[in-house]
Amino acid sequence: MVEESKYIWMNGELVPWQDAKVHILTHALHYGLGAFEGIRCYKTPTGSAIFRLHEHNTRFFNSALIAGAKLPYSKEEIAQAIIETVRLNELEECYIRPLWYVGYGEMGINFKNNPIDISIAVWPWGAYLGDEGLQNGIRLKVSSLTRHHVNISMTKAKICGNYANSQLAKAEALDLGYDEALMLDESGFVAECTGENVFVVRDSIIKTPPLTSILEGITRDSVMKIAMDQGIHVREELFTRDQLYTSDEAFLTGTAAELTPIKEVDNRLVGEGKPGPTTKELQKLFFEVVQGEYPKFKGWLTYI
Ligand code: PPE
Repeated sequence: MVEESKYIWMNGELVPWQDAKVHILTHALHYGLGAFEGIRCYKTPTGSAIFRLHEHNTRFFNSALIAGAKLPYSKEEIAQAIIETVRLNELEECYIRPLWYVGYGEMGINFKNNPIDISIAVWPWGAYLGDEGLQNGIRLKVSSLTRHHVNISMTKAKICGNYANSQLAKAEALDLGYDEALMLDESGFVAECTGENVFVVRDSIIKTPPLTSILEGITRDSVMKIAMDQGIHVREELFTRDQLYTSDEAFLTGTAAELTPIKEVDNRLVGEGKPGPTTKELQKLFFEVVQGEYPKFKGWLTYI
C-alpha cells in the first residue's frame, strides 16, 4: 500500500488524503488522457530540496502541449503548488506526483469540451526496485512487447495511457521471475525499461539510446551531465540487445529507480554480475548531487 501523507492538492485546494476522490465517469479513467510527473524531494544538510523541479514542471506542461490540452494554471502556479504541497505534508523526503487529467463532463473520445483537472500528491517512497536492487543490481528480461513507435504514442509526453504498454511488459517480467522488463524499439534496438532509461558501459565509454522512441528522462540527463563533468565519454547511440549482454556494466536511471545497477539480462551476467566501478561511482555521485553535496549542480535543487 502507498504510504499516506496528509494532504493532496486538487485544483487549487489542499484536501485531506482520504478525501482526494474523483467521479467514476472521469474521462481519463476511461480513455487514458492525462499525464503525470514523478519528482523526488531529498533531505540535504540545509533542509529538504526538490530535485530539478523546473525541468519536471516543464515536462509536465510539455506533455499537455503534446496532448493538445490546455492546463488551467500557469507554470509558476504549479511550481508553487508543488512546493506548498511538499511543505505542508511535512515530509523530509518524498516522491511527488503531479497529474493532469481530462475530467468529468461529456463521455466519448473527444475530450475538448471537458475540464482539465490537476492534482499533486506526495508520499514517502523508498528504493523503487528494492534496496537489494539498488545495492547489488537487478535482473532484466527483454520483453515480448515492443516499445512505442514514434507515430503511435508520442513518447516525450508522460501520458497516462502510454503506460499500458509498460504495465503489460512489467507484469510479464515479474511473472517470469525478473525484476524489470527491457523493451526494444520497433527496429529491435534497445529502447528503455517500463519506467527507466538504460545505460551501458564498455571500455570506459557510456552509451544510452537516443531520444527517438523513449522518454526524455531527467535522471538520464543528470547522470550524463555528472559523467561528463567527471571526464567520462558519453554517447547517445542505438545499440542492440547483444551489445547490452556484452557490456562491461549496465544501469538504469529514473526518478523512482534513481541509479539502479543491472546485474543480469536474459539470464546472462552483465560483466561480473555485480555493479561495476563506473556504475558505483556514478551512483555515489548522483546521491551526492541530489543530497546537495556536489557544489557544481546545486542549482538543480529547490529548497522547501
Ligand atoms: N522512461 C519511462 C518510461 C519512465 O516512466 C521514466 C520515469 C523514465 C524513463 C525516467 O525518467 P526520469 O524520471 O525523468 O528520469 N518513470 C516514473 C514512473 C515510476 C512509476 O512507477 O510510477 C518515475 O521514475 O517517476
